[in-house]
Amino acid sequence: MSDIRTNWSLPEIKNIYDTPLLELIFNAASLHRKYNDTAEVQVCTLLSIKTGGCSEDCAYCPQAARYNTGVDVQALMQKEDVLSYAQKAKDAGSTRFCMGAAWREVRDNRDFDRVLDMVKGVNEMGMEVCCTLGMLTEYQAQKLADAGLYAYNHNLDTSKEHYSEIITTRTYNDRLETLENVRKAGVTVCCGGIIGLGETHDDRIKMLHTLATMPEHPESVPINALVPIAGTPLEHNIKVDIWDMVRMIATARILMPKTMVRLSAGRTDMSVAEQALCFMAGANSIFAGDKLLTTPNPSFDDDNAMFRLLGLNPRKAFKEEKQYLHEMTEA
Ligand code: SAM
Ligand code: DTB
Ligand code: SF4
Repeated sequence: MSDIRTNWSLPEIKNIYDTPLLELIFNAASLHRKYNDTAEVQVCTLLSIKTGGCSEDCAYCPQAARYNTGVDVQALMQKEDVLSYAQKAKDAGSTRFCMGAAWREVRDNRDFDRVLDMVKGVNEMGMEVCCTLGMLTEYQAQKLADAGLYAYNHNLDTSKEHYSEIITTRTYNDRLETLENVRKAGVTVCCGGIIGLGETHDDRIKMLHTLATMPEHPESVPINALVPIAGTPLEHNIKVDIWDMVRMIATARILMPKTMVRLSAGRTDMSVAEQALCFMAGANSIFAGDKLLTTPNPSFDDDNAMFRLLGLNPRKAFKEEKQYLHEMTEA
């Protein structure tokens, strides 16, 4: 049977997820080696281009207007400031740049036109451009694609069953619809979730099932550990166990062998040894820069030191296309 499958059953996934840990890591590492360059990690820098004041009630989020989290509301940034931040990220070795906005959805207004301009600018700098702006229509996704957008991040966060415990202001189907619109526009999909929201192991398995049985696997799957934020309903949730993170990453790697599995939020609380286990289990991407959107993240310098220690290298931009073009000219 092929390793790349979109017909996984829930019991199959449960079986993988429940594999004894060292066996699971070994299996994931073997598939990772078969399909990817294990010395390579994609480095993606995040920037919050519009911060706070969001109308949604996502129980984990520091940017929801309804919780007192101390995050300052900031209007959409100026293009020049965004581009100069992107240049700094590029100089520090990032090849992907992701702009995040605390919006429920994109509206067809001047702010969207300004974001399209930012996308054009970052694309012209030779970086892979990603955005995470909330829900999108097919038309908006197409406009982003025309501006040069490479990837769109839109997370499922948890299982369909657990979703309404975490967010009530939109539905799981709303999320899936946006993801379809992104696909239709030919933009690559970045979609994952968070662990530590109070979900069960079965919820995690179900979320992975939804991701791995999409008609095409998302090109990237971020696995976030909840960063508990004072003022949100989840502020007292217990810290995610590193072994849960490793189990989640390894299972994602086995289900979606070619996908970039991103070790996302939560790295400031992990040692280098713990992060090394995640890379061993198949993670091949991180968010870099001393801030995620609003919360701290390890510095470029710390990450470069970790890369040197572990023998990892940043992945080049647009690698898939370059490989494709190379294969076409060879043929
Ligand atoms: N507003 C848009 C949306 O919700 O799609 C884009 C920005 S939103 C902040 C992007 C993602 O960040 C969320 O889907 C969630 O997975 C992640 N996130 C937000 N707060 C987090 C936290 N405290 N810990 C871990 N991940 C978090
Ligand atoms: C994703 O899965 N994680 C990133 C990115 N996609 C947009 C965001 C993490 C946010 C953590 C909380 C914060 O910094 O505000
Ligand atoms: Fe708003 Fe996105 Fe935060 Fe939800 S996760 S409150 S939609 S910024």
